[in-house]
Amino acid sequence: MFESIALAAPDPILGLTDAFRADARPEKINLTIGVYRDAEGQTPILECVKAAERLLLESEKTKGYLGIEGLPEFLRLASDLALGDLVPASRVAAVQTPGGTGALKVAGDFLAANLRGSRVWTSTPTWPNHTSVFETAGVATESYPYLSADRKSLDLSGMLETLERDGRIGDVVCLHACCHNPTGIDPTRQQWAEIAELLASRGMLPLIDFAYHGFGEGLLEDRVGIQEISKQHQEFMVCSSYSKNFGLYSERVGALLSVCSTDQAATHVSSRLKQSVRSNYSNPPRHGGAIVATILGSSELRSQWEQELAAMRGRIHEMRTRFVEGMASTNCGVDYSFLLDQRGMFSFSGLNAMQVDWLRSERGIYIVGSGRINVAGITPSNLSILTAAIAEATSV
Ligand code: PLP
Ligand code: TYF
Repeated sequence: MFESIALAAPDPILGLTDAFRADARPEKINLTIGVYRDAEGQTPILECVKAAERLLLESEKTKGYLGIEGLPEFLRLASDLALGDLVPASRVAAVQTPGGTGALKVAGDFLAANLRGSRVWTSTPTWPNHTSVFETAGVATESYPYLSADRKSLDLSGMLETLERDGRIGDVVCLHACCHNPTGIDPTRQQWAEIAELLASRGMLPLIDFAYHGFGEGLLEDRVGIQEISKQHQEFMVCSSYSKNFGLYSERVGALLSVCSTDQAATHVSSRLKQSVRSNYSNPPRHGGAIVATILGSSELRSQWEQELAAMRGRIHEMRTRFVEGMASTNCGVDYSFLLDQRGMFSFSGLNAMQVDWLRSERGIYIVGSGRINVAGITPSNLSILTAAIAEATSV
């Protein structure tokens, strides 16, 4: 039976990590997968996480199953972090999920089962797993333009015109709350207000992917999109991930927050989300959620976390600035200053597929095919090798 099964295509991002590992060149540089790295190129465990784990080691009394929806304290604090007082807690149906991906999958299942015929609109470009997750859940996907023709800014009018012309009442629009993956280009507050207005006027549901909370400008600032959406929408969904901002990648911590228009709707939606959880993984893993709840529930650990998060954000910002300066000093003739408007871990460098291939084969520099660079992979010690190689790649 199995011998006739064809090989699946590798994940376009994770596949590159395997190729990087297999590369024997000592000076190789990995700017592919979106994982934070410090100045030494490491992805360390945050101090606040270590402290929370020490507390948990002493205080946890059971490894018994959690409820289907997860740890109540985690859910309360996760809602508060993402939504603050923008909506009353009684109108939020929340489930703890294995990472942001788990939140997206539970959302996809919920849409497939309960909003039949709704399609999910994703940006072009977007994180490639968006389409896979929704399609696997049985939801059709459509795409809206996001990038201007010169690939340097947001094509707001293209986005709004497409959604207005081709979107249907009941369709869902997937938006990146901040630090858009892969472009690093986010709407301004005014643009968010326009997006919120168009979606409200067309009866479309915002589904906000919040995978980089705190990596853009700050915890409050990065909520600007959710704030503007909440002014014009009684109903929307948020998929939060704690992989990046708590460095808890492998612990798989996320939350799906469904904002409903009434308390009763929230109760019903919650029962449907739990239905999806039950048939997917029964109930979420405890440890990562317990870590996040311990940190957010302690004023001391929370402020330590905010400092550590600010340090990650600051390092990325500094590397982006130094990269732009470094490219300018190569006199390569390309102005990279547009990267300074981008936010978060990723930058769309403008490098084309041929240049990306050349960098990988000739210099051991790994970049996603779209030209997306993980800025957090740049360090003071690899910066000059990188800028020289890119200058060369763009001149051949
Ligand atoms: N959404 C976006 C835009 C992402 O970049 C990621 C990255 O991994 C995720 C969701 C999924 O996050 P997680 O690793 O928590 O599943
Ligand atoms: O875009 C990224 O690099 C991150 C990590 O299937 C990631 O979001 C990449 C691919 C994937 C899962 C996570």
